[in-house]
Amino acid sequence: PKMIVLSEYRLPDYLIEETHLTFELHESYALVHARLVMQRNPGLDDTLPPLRLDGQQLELVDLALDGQQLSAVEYTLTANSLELQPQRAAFELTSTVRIEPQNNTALEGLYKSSGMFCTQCEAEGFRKITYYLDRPDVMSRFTTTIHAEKHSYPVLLSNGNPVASGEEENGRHWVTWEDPFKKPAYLFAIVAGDLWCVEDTFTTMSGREVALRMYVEPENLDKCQHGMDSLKKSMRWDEEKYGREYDLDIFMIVAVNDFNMGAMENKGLNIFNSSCVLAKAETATDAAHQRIESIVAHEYFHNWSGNRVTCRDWFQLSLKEGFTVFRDSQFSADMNSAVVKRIEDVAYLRTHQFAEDAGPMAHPVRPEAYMEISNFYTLTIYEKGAEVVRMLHTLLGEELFRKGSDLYFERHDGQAVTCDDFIAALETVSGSDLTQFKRWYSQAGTPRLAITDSYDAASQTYQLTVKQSCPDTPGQSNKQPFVIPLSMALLNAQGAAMPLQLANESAALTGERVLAVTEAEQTFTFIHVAEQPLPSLLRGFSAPVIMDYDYSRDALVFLLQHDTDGFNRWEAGQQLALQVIEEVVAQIYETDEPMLDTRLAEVFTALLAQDDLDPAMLAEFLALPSTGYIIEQYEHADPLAIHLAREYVSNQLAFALKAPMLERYQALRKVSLETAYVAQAEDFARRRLQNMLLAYLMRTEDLEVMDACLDQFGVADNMTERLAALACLVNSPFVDEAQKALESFAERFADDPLVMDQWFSVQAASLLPGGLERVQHLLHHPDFSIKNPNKVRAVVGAFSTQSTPNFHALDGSGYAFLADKVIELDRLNPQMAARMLSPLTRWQRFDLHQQELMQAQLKRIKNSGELSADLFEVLDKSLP
Ligand code: B3K
Ligand code: ZN
Repeated sequence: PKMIVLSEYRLPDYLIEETHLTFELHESYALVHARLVMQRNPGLDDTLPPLRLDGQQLELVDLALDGQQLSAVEYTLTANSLELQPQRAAFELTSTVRIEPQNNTALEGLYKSSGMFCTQCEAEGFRKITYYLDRPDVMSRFTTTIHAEKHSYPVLLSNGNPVASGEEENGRHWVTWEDPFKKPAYLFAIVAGDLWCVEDTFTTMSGREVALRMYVEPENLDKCQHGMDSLKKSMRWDEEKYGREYDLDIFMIVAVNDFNMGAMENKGLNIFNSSCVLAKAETATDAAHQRIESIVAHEYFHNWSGNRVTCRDWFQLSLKEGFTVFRDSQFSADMNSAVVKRIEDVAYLRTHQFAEDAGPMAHPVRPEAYMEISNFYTLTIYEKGAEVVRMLHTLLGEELFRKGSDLYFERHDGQAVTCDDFIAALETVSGSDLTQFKRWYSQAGTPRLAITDSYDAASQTYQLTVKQSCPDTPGQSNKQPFVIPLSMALLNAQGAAMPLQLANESAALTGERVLAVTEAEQTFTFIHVAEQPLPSLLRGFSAPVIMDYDYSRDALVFLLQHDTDGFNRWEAGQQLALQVIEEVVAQIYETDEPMLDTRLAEVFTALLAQDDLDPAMLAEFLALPSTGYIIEQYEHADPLAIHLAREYVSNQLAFALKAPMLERYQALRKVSLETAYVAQAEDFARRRLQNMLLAYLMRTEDLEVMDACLDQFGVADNMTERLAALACLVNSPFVDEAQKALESFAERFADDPLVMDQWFSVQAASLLPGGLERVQHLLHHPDFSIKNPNKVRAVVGAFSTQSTPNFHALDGSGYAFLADKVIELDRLNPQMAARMLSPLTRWQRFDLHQQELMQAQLKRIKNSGELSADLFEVLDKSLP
């Protein structure tokens, strides 16, 4: 496979004004007729270069230019293209191809899922449907007609509005859809199936009524309400927060069972992985409800940030993804608790994106080269991209940012643009020069901030010295300084924020302020500082960086209790817990009973006793840093020692805090028993804390707690309580009880694949010994299928990312298992194979022994035969 390079971008030679498609769907094949109204790109000279259309896995049946059938000598076919010579600047190209959706296991292009036809075109799937200019800067008006057998496929959908339909004599029928908006092919979709529909309406801010439809299999009709509510909230929020109104008369969501990712924002016809849209209390956890709310919002928000204004080329992917993730995180913050949402986002970013940035696949938010674009739907493009937009929002402030986004949408409506265009709109409204800021788009790697300070009581001055650096990443060294917004406050001995006045300023600000760090080293001098302050730094995680400031443990305890920034309270607790765990890691090689700093248990006790503390925050405070995050703190981590240390600290906390935890647990459980399930922030918070306490308490192996757990498992009216109790049992030494619980759960939910995914995943993620046998056993379960991405994620994914002691087993068996599965998957679904491989690509982070074992498996995969471009690229970059 060859490298595609940003600097080689060229405007398209030809444009496609109109795209008329006709699908004839059959059980063993489909015919796709395309009529493309094309012209030479008017922005270029008037020569007529050869026309090269993209196409893959297509059987060409017929081809004509301006109505003239072309013979085989008049065009050139390769595995990826169709080339011919146009004779005029404006022409019509018609083609018919034959494809086999029923054999499409890659789930890209047109494929079948649970008896229905559906499509996934982003990024380059449309070329598996017909010959086309499959690039986002070619935008076209689409008309689509679908013919199918009526009994099995009563519902036929595509983008836009239905404009005609009819019956055929042979039991078949057809529908024609017309999309009035120009769009790139990656936003095209069709669906054909026996689907039922839940309907609602939304009245837009200008008073237009929009029909909202969710199409699902009939057994899922009772799982649509939450998704529909989320959609309506998103539509209102985008009007209020960004002034963005929906533009078609109908908005459709379809749930499909086999889907490579979460969902897809096709114009007017969003297609969702069923796990990311279907929910009801009995079958989906609170976390799933929240995830659904944010994914429905994300896809909806793409209608403006992505569809109305799209990307010029795939290097600009973060233009739509980073911005849209930022928008959906603002939305979730508004719908729930803003601080908790920030904590969750940062925990995720620091564990996963920072790992990517430190690994062999590290790339800038706007990459410069790729082999397979599917490999670049990454945490860097999405999550770091959102952080970059968030920093712009912080630097400009809410009002200017909004002006900038308005200008961006207005300037570029209907266009395919670049990250530079987005920045230019913000520069215009703010009058600021963002040239240096743009290094966030071009330089990969996680910057580090090393901060030191000094206080001079005599002159009442306080100095903060900030040094920034960024490690080399593959293909990039000697990084230039970034613009880093450093939100900060100075706290006095009572924890109150002190006035902030820099040496060159005439008046003090109160509360907090944002320092713009722009140099490699910079000192900020504050004057009139009445007492030695404790700095609260990088508040709200104002930039995606690793910050080093040498807090004493007492200072961390103080910040955890008193910082006026909720995020930094949590962060202080995390750093304290991290220090304590790291200390245990160092001892664990020597002794079974490491010494534990008692300050952690003391501050947890104090927090538990604090009645006015928001339960959502308390739950966040009590959650120890994840194993994944702790691993990232080491240059070379011993995952087994880290796992043992984290378990040891958790157990010690559980014993030390048993009485207050049990009391609090029982009080919360009582409320849960007495109230009906509601999917809203306050109830999420209660159940989260309740389940967290139960998990701690189960560590004491107390029989009274075990009974409480069994009771919660058996009696709960919702999946949040039931699944948490099941996870506790599965990870406990009460093996018989766990087995019984698993059996009763499987029996109760046998018919619900989404619940069975959770059943698979809770077992695959188990931390108890014997993980490999457990997972092998799950693979043979009749409900498991390697062709279903959700099942693969539930078993292979959960095992390799969550079951630390088993995946990292010293004999390398966990790594070999993952390699086997990746090889098997690559023959069926390359995108999934490349994604599942990622834990093995992180070998540099681990001890030498693990490094060797992981590399050996990477090599074995590389030598296993013919590889997809997806898998090849990741392997090629990961191997030394
Ligand atoms: N834009 C899609 C992702 C498509 C991934 C293709 N491999 C979903 C989203 O980000 O909204
Ligand atoms: Zn997206």
